[in-house]
Amino acid sequence: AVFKVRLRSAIESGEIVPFYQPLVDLRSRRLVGMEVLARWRHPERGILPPSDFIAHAEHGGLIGPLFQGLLRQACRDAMRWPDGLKIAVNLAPRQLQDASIAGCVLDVLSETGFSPLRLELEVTETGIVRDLGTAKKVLAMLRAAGIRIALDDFGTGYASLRMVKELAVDRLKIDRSFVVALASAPESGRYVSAIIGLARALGLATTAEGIEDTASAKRIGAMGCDLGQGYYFGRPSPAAALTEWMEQAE
Ligand code: G
Ligand code: G
Ligand code: NA
Ligand code: MN
Repeated sequence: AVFKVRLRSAIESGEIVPFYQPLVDLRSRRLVGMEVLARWRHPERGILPPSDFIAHAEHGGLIGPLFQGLLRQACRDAMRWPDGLKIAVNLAPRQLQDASIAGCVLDVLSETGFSPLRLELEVTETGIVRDLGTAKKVLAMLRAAGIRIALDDFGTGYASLRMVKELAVDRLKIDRSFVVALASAPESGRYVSAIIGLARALGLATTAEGIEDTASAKRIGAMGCDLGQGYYFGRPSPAAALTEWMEQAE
C-alpha cells in the first residue's frame, strides 16, 4: 500500500520517464524509430527498470495513468525528431481488456499533434488470450485510427497462429531468446528463419530483438527480417542522449 502511494506520486510528478532504443532497417541500416522503455527516475534509488514497477502499476490500477504520461512524453520528444521516425510503445496485458484505452491513446495524439501513422503499439499474447473478444475490439479501434500493432516476444507464447489470424496484427517481434541463441547455437537460425517465413507468408513485417553483434545483424538481415533492435545498434537511452542517432537519421 505504501508502495502504491509512492508509485502514484511518481507518476503524477513525472518520475516515470521514457528511455529509447533504436529500431534499425536491416537492409539500409538506417534508423527508422525507437522503442519506448519505461524507467523510474527515483530520487533516492536511481534509475529503476520496468521489472521493478510495471507489474505493480498494472495490478494496482495505475497502468493507465503511467502509460498515458509515458506516451505523452514520448510524443513530445518525437515531435522534435526527424519526420517519419516512429515510436513503439508497450501495452500491458490488462490494457487490452479495457476498451477505454483507444480513446486514451487518441486523446494524447490530438493533444500533442503526433501522427497516429508514426505510432506502433506492442502487445503480448498474454493480454490477448485472457479476453480475446475485448482485445480484438480494442486493437480494431486502434488500427482504424492508423496505429500499427506489433505482437511482442513472438514465439514464446501459445496459440500464436490463432492470435495472429484473429487480430490482424501488422508486425511480429521475434523474441530475443531466439536471436541471442544464434551466437552459441547456430541451429537456432532455423527458428528465426521459420518465423520470418511465416510472417512473410502472412504479409506481416518483422523485427528481431536482442541483436548483440554484427554477425547476427548480417545473418538475420540476409534471412529477410525487416528491422533489428539490440545492444549492437544501441542501448535504451534517455532522450537527451539521442542527438547522435538523430543526426544520422537526418
Ligand atoms: O527496458 P527493459 O528491457 O528492461 O524492459 C523490460 C521489459 O519491460 C520488456 O519486456 C518491456 O516490454 C517491458 N516494458 C518496458 N516499458 C514498458 C511500458 O511502458 N509498459 C509495459 N507494459 N511494459 C514495458
Ligand atoms: O520485451 P521487450 O522487447 O519490450 O524487452 C526489451 C528489453 O530487452 C529491455 O529491457 C532491453 O533492455 C532488453 N534488451 C534490448 N536489447 C537487448 C539485447 O541486445 N540483448 C539483451 N540481452 N537484452 C536486450
Ligand atoms: Na516491447
Ligand atoms: Mn519483446
